[in-house]
Amino acid sequence: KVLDKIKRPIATELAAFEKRFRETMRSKVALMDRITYYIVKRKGKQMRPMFVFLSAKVCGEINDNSYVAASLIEILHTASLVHDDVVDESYERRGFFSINALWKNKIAVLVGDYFLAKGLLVALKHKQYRILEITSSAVQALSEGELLQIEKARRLDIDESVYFDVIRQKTASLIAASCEAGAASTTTDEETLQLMYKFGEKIGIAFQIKDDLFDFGTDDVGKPRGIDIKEKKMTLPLIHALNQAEKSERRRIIRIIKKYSDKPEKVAEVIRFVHQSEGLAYAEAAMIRYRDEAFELLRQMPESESRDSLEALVNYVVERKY
Ligand code: 2DE
Ligand code: MG
Ligand code: MG
Ligand code: MG
Ligand code: MG
Repeated sequence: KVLDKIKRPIATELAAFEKRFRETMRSKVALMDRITYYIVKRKGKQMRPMFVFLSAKVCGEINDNSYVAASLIEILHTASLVHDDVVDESYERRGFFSINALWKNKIAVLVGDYFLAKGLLVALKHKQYRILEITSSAVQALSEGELLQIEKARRLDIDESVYFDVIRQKTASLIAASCEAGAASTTTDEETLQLMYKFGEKIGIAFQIKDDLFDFGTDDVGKPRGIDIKEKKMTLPLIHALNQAEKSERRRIIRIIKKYSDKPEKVAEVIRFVHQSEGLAYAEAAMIRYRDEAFELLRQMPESESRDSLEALVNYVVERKY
């Protein structure tokens, strides 16, 4: 319901986009086509296309290039999730089996590669070099962020600034690119493009903090929970909890993560430790701070129905239940 209201200024565009998106993804190879069909049928909340179109409309008139931007972003996002579930050894996505769960890693890797190439070709075909540059930079950041995350997980780093570096790269960069690429389809004003990038980056950080909070939750969000600790991912609630804990307690928890993160009952103990700390409230407060910084940036754009929607979408990011 909330999302329907947010979509109102771009409802026709989103519907047209969905149809085009499926067409773009077609493959002559039957297995590839079957898998892309599986993915398209289980599409997510389409938040990135929403960011693209709303950002486009806040900065000008939606046109063909806005569709190119939305397609490219959604394709790359999909590629990143398919690969992410391989990297994270995660078997559930959007409430269904992940691609690696159904078809194994080999195939998931190739499907992700195919999507990546498809996306780049869409932009090339329409000679949208600026959009291509914005999104390719984001993919570079995604991969670097993922690698940084692995490196930090190995050392069980509990430095907050490292956490923010990781999420800025692995998540915020693509949402920032969504906003900038949308804007780039309707304006060439560099100052506006930069502002929209920054705006998207703030939301992206809030978005990932929310995602990391879900991992400690008890609600069904369509993907496994407790998986971050299993993967030794040090997220903000845990980092804060550890930094606030007595030295001996910190040592004990870190030892559990280091040695027993494959044991569900041990993961549960770490989750309990976080729940008994200020960690969740602390992460929540940080998320709200980023949301407010995003609002502040957005208010530098002229008032419009689509700006209101974009603002509502930001609120949705921090209030969503899955
Ligand atoms: C979400 O993190 C971040 C995903 C970025 C993945 C990027 C990769 C580089 P999470 P969830 C793997 C490859 C990019 C390409 C091919 C475009 O917390 O909780 O793991 O949704 O997300 O699993
Ligand atoms: Mg993951
Ligand atoms: Mg991941
Ligand atoms: Mg996540
Ligand atoms: Mg997660």
